[in-house]
Amino acid sequence: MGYKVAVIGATGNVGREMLQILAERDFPVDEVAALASERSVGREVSFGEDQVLRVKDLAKFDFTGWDIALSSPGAKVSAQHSPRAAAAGCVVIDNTSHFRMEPDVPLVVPEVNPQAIAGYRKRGIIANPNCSTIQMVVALKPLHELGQITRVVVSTYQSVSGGGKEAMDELFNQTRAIYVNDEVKAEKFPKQIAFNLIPQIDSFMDDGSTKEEWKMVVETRKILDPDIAVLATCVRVPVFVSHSESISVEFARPVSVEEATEALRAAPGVVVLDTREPGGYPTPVETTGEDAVFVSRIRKDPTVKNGLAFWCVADNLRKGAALNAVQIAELLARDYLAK
Ligand code: 11C
Repeated sequence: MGYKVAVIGATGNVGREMLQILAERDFPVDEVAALASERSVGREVSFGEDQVLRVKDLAKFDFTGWDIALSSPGAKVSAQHSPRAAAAGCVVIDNTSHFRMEPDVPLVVPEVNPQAIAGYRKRGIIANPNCSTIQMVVALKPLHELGQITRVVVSTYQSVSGGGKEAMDELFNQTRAIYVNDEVKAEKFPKQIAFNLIPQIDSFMDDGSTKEEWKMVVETRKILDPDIAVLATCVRVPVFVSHSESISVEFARPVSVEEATEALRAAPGVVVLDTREPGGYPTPVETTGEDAVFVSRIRKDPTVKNGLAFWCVADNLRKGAALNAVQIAELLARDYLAK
């Protein structure tokens, strides 16, 4: 016997990936519903290689009798419909920023804090972290166990797919416009993204940081350790899929490059590819479509007492969003909702 699973936001970048990954990983489903806003009703979305689902209206959908919802619409839509689904007894794994920092909603990365899933009982909602946080904490976890991380400084190089399909179209259209000497229109992004980069993701906060940077700080503390200090600079780059991060960590104890490399190699969800020769490191293009968090360029940071620096790349739509949500669903089904 399997589960009745609803995917909310099924026509978006992450929703389509959720359907793909559920099928790929043979998640035990009895029935799958693809839900979206009224304007997408009737559209068809793929479920795995050979099934097609017709999109239903989220606003009219009755979640009674449904076991799990994987939700990735906008934060406002989630704010309205995730509690409605949870109230009907359907456990929601919510990919938006809306519930993440609420104290009675667990924020989960299965390789890092799977035990937190148990907290779903309070609200019936589990939050999926922001993509740039997920890949970072997967890599930080084994290092924290090794030498107790006290401080992290991270700069991100985030692909346009994090901004949705329209953002991907904007990069494509601007690139084309530049080649054919046409007008370059910036609508989704605050400046031209083609052949450029933008040191702003999401809106500005009062202290001069952006909301994306704030998410990396507070989410890392909630998932990994509230005592870790984090400074983040988040940058949008003209890459379609996969986020990259330059990460510097400071430890309470000395940690050698060899020890760190060994711990990262043994860590679940991490692949170390670090040959210290031209091209001996992963780039976004090569990690797109992959499940792992890729780590390379591991080296000492000689500017602090116990410091290491490394490069980290992952597919933001898979491990950064849909895959992480499906992995949570797998643990939820195995450990809490066994049929
Ligand atoms: C981006 N990280 O790359 C964002 C997308 O809080 O789930 C995901 C936003 C979020 O634009």
